[in-house]
Amino acid sequence: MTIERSLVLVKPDGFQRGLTGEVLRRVEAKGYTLSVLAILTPTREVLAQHYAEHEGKPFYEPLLEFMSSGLVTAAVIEGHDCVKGFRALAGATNPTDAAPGTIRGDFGRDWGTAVQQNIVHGSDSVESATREIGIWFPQS
Ligand code: IDP
Ligand code: MG
Repeated sequence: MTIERSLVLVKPDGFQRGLTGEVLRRVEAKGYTLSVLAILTPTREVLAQHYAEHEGKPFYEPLLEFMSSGLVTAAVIEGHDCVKGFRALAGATNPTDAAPGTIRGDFGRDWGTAVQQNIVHGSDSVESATREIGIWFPQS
């Protein structure tokens, strides 16, 4: 059994809509544990590192703008296979495509903006999780 860690973010749209508790409830109901939790407005430096793989894409600048527009809840979660497991809880990137029952499927919609406002982020691999946790929680 491999206990993984994943970085979960409740993005500014989710925070503003009061969905932080709902997201954390689903994480805990699934059986994952919370090991680090913070509420902050991310800096551009943190976001540029976090989203480095998307630099140059059309949605990159709007994404950084959106992500720095308000408060975000950042959490490190732990559990067996939690990287893949949280991605399953989150649902497809485009909230229109996300299945009902998933966070993005239940609470997200396409607002017609340049960036998908899709409530949450979850690391896409164990390597990404390690990298992202180091960016958001350098002290941990
Ligand atoms: P993920 O969050 O499901 O891992 P990524 O492809 O890594 O999806 O994209 C990071 C974030 O960038 C997405 O969650 C979404 O907010 C935004 N995004 C991704 N693709 C698009 C797009 O085609 N148009 C607008 N925004 C996008
Ligand atoms: Mg991603």
